[in-house]
Amino acid sequence: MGMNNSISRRSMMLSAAAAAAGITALGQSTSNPPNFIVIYTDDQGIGDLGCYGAKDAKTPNLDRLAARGARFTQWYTNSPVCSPSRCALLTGQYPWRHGIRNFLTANATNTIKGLQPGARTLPGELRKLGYRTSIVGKWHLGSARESRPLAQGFDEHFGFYSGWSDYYSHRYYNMSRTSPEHIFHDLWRNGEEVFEDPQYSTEMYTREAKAFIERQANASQPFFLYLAHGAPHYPMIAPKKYLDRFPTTMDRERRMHLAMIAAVDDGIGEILDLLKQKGIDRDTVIFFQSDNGATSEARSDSQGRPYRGGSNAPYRGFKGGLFEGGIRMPALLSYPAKIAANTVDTNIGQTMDILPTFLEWAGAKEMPPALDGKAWRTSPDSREFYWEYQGQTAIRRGDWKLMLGPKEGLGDPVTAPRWLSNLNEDPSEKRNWLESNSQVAQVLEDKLKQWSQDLPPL
Ligand SMILES: [Ca+2]
Repeated sequence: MGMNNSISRRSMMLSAAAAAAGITALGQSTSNPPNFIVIYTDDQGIGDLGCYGAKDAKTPNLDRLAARGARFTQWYTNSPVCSPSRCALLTGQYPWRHGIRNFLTANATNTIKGLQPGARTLPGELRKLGYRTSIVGKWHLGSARESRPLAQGFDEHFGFYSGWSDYYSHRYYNMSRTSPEHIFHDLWRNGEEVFEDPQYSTEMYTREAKAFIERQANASQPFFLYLAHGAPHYPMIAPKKYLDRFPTTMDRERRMHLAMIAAVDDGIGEILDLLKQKGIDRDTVIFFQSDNGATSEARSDSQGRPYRGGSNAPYRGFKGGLFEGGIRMPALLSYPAKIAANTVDTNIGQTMDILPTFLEWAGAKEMPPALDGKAWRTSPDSREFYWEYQGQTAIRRGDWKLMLGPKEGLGDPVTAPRWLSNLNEDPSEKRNWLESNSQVAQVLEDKLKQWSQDLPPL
């Protein structure tokens, strides 16, 4: 009895150590290859989740997802706005390589070019390995035929092509323009336009994601599901059911923002339950990330003021800026067969690392060429990380981040021509460390300029 206990404890420790090293322990049966689910949210700040310390948010299922595996404290998106962030996720490269450096526009004729024909995408590569691939929700990587999901590696698609969609009418509309061209219906299933009776789209996407999992759970084929919620992006609206979870005394914008996230959170809970019920929980990898930080755009505010409904606390800045608030993301990676529960991962990572990580776990024999991302490891990473957005550039190495021409958020003026942050001493970037650390800044600036040489002109 005692011996059995000590053996089982020892083997548990071995598996934990092996799991930490990203390898499978001897005798541990993991069915290979695993299923993959990516859950993306839109404009959700790191201060909008309970598991990142938000006291007012209600995210029990995101918190449960965090406990299921690793919660990152230094995970970055590759861009502070929608389209390039999604491009990095699906290609494993810096998004400028695909010419997607800003959010894509929308038109009623659906001729916006995005991902290029022949791009080596995560779903496309997984499909070569025998996976069934599906995207539910927001695409925003091009509405032209050759850029759409079915042309970019997905077997199935349900959702919208543009950057946002009304939560009940499923129409895209651009408040800054009045032409009918900028108000149009945008809901599709496998390339065919579909009309749904008014239904809150977050719940609709949960329904579709669950239906796909149901269909695939008993199939011999593994699956990849990319669930890209439109929430909590503008236009801000949530059913009463979710609003009622928050006190009426709460700030109106914050209450609506958190209610929209509560709807996403309920859906995540339903998906986690379904995986357990189908007996595929252990062999399903789930990655969660927001595409960029919470926004300060006036169009999100019910009265047109600078929006403060979302929170990037404790970080500075918003969507569209390269301060940490725009790019440091809530990010959760779980794989019960390989990653220990309740792991807090303090290593630096970026969205583009997901493609090589997933392909490695799927047993790919070769990676697409010219990847910028690297497969996830538990050991610290000595890489430099780079960003560029609308004239702003940044490099992070170790504790230091140098930015050239950073802005606080979308449409804001440049804060300073050069800004050096020490993210260990001053994670909220209150101070510019440039003068006291000019040599550090110079080394980083040289590297950043070298990297920027490859960038095509804006
Ligand atoms: Ca976004």
